[in-house]
Amino acid sequence: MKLFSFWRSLATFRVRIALNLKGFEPEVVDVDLLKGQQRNPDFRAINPQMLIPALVDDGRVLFQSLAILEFLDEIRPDPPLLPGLPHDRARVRALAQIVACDAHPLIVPRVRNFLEGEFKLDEPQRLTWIRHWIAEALVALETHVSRDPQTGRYCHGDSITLADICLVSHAVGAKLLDVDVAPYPTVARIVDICLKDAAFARAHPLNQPGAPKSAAH
Ligand SMILES: N[C@@H](CCC(=O)N[C@@H](CS)C(=O)NCC(=O)O)C(=O)O
Repeated sequence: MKLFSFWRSLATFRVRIALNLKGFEPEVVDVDLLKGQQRNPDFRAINPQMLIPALVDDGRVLFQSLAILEFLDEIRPDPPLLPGLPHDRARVRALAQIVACDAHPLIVPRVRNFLEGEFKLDEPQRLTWIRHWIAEALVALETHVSRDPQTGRYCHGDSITLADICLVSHAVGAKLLDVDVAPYPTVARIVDICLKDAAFARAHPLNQPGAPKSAAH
């Protein structure tokens, strides 16, 4: 397996967590998003969308972090990342999608660059945008996990699921962008537990090659 990755990429963080949980050790190829390497022709040939993560397995390119997470769960079902019953699976996928489908796409480099290039938003204005969408998702996530009796040690019961992987990627992204997660106590509790797990800790953006000691925006 070969993973196209960058320390700061939250979508790739999700995939790194799942790879660690499942015990895969892919070759890692760095795509420096700060230098715009995702737009280089050689990477564009791998993922025409010019986004990471991309995972090459058995000569085939997999893309979109949620699809990759489910692929990894299918080829190596232990430990499972989805519960067994349809309603539970739907809840876990829905929590994951709050992060991966609704919040994260609003804060990625291509959106930030467009806000800058097209609408001339300066850095403080762009940070206001980013922090707004991060907080919106945190409110939604906290409301769900705090009120639902199906929340346990983790987002859904007492084992790690796709929802926890996405929740952690969002909370770590929030921290990198100076958004405090303390006002979201159930989220903060689950994130704390997850980050004590070596699979999460090893995948953390600041533990990747090339990462700074602490993050800039
Ligand atoms: N929905 C995609 C999002 C992928 C994505 O936006 N990746 C970011 C890094 S986290 C990226 O490559 N951005 C490059 C850009 O915006 O130009 C997924 O979950 O894999």
